[in-house]
Amino acid sequence: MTLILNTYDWVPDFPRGFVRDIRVRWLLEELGRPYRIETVPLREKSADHVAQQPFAQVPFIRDGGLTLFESGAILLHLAEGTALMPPAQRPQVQQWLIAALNSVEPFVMAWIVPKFFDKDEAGAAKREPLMRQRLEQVQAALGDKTWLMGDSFTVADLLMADILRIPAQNGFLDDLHALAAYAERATDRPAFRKALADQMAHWRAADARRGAA
Ligand SMILES: N[C@@H](CCC(=O)N[C@@H](CS)C(=O)NCC(=O)O)C(=O)O
Repeated sequence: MTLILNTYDWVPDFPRGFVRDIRVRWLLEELGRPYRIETVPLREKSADHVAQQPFAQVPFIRDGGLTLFESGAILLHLAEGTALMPPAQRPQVQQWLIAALNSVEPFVMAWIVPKFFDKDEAGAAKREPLMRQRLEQVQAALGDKTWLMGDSFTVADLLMADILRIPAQNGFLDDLHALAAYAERATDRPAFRKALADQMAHWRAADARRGAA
């Protein structure tokens, strides 16, 4: 049965390319697993949406009889038993995936919220040092390895690299050369480029539908 990935029916320009279905699309492309997109409205949150994602967010998937929300849980589920979660390194891959979600992304979000949502430059500036510290710590842990696990690209790299995209775009990796190169290596992968192109095409199609309505 084809896997169904749920995202929004439309979003404004600002989050395009960053809506978290990108992580799932990216992994599905890496795995060569076919999937179909379904949508929920961004604005009117239905009971059916909440039944599948209790926080009325995206992404969530339906995989056979299983409905799953939380991008990290979805990635762990889909990567299980694949080359992106090598059995010998499973605990460490899970550790780094959770570190990305729990020890890096919150610090990035703590900067993004004042910077882009609240337009509070002083608030963002206050959050910057802690985010920078986390980025430096990831770079130090990466050392001179190609990927977090060494030579193999895993689902932990996929998620970490996705989380690094906003800091990278905003210049925070400019003086973290090894981390910048790591993020570029990851997002240069054909699977990421396809996932990004497909997400952007999804929003363009949504614009066209709204224009036609
Ligand atoms: N921890 C959740 C976060 C999901 C999340 O923040 N989704 C955003 C889109 S990227 C969303 O739905 N935002 C709209 C809202 O919260 O109403 C995950 O990783 O899946």
